[in-house]
Amino acid sequence: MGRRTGIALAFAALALMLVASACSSGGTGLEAGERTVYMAAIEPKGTTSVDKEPFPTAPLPAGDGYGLEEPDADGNWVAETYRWLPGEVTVVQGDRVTLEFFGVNGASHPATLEGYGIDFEVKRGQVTRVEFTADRAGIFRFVCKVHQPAMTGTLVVLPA
Ligand SMILES: [Cu+2]
Repeated sequence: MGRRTGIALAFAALALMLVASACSSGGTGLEAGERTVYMAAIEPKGTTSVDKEPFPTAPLPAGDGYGLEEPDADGNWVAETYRWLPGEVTVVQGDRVTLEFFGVNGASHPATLEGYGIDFEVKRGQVTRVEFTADRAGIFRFVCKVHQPAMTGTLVVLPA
């Protein structure tokens, strides 16, 4: 047997072993465990001036999730929005989850995690930990009650 053939056979055997071990575990292969996700309440802003871009006149959706600051004396204006960062969190059913929020922008974000019935508040400069067992699979929203519609995130709980 040539050296190349030997190496190729070794790789084929390794691949078979990997496939066999993946199949033997059954289910989705996702193991529940401890999961901590570090999150922030943020407010990205974009600034320009009326000599480059006209100030928008189209109405924005109701709520404080989107905002515009009208042109100042120099013609500078600002577009801004409130967000959860990250906006989507994925866990596995059965996970013991900690969402650790830090408030960067905005004084207060009173919020709720729908489907799990958890209310919480994120304040600027403070850490808020939301701890729960993800016992229900599905897609759930976490919603700031002030900055709508934009400050809405998604929790995906993958079935075990
Ligand atoms: Cu908010």
